[in-house]
Amino acid sequence: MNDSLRLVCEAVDTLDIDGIRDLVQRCLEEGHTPEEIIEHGIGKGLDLVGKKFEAGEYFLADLVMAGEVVKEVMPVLKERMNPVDAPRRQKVILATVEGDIHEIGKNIVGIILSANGYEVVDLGVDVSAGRILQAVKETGAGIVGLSVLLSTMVGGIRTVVEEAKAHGIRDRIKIVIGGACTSRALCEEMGADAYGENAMDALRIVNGFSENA
Ligand code: B12
Repeated sequence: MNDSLRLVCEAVDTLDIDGIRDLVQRCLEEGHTPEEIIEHGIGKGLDLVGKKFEAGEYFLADLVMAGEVVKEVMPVLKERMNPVDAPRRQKVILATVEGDIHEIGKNIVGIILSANGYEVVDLGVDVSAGRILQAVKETGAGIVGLSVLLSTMVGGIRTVVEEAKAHGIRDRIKIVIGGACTSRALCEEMGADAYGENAMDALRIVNGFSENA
């Protein structure tokens, strides 16, 4: 990995909230794209944080801090990604499922989609199926992106699928899932339409759905 990206990764891993801004700035000045910085710097750093948490080296407060370190640089990265005159495409609803409050991955997906012209309606974290379907009806969105990081909360995907059927709107929305504990197999099991491994994958999938809409 390139030196500057490695330093960003290390800053996340060591929870260096004071140093991360300058390091990200340096990467941008060297010509790295925000997507590269997110994937190879920030994402890798968060993986290391997760491993330390699993090993009992980091505690919950450290996870919270890791979230803050990432939030510190998200506005800069978002600014660099947002083409001002991108034509508005479809509306996409994003939410982290009920019981789960992880938001960094979802926010990154949101940034990439809005930078590519989608109108993202971000409902936040710990969102019930009822609220998601209400938002679908209110906004007319055709795509719903669900983020799940906690294995114990994956059932939230099925609840959205089932409630959409109960409301008679299952066939007019595409449900795409993502997040560290999801997979293609889980997508099939829960009755969702697609699984995205990362934010660029999310964009490819959503582009595909929009073209076929
Ligand atoms: C930061 C963090 C937290 C922070 C979150 C801060 C925030 N503002 O979001 C806080 C402190 C809140 C937290 C809390 C907890 N956490 Co936590 N957390 C993490 C950590 C370290 C990083 C998560 C992250 O942001 N990753 C970086 C992003 C960029 O990755 P991502 O979310 O996977 O997203 C990418 C893709 O998955 C995809 N994607 C994501 N969403 C979507 C959606 C769509 C539609 C698509 C297509 C793609 C997509 O694109 C993204 C960008 O490429 C992970 C470890 C890890 N490596 O995942 C643990 C981890 C997820 N947490 C874990 C646990 C256990 C907890 C707690 C239960 C701890 C506790 N004892 O209380 C609580 C749960 C609270 C709750 N009710 O949700 C476990 C989950 C284990 C499991 N499989 O169930 C993990 C894996 C740590 C571990 N190794 O044990 N956590």
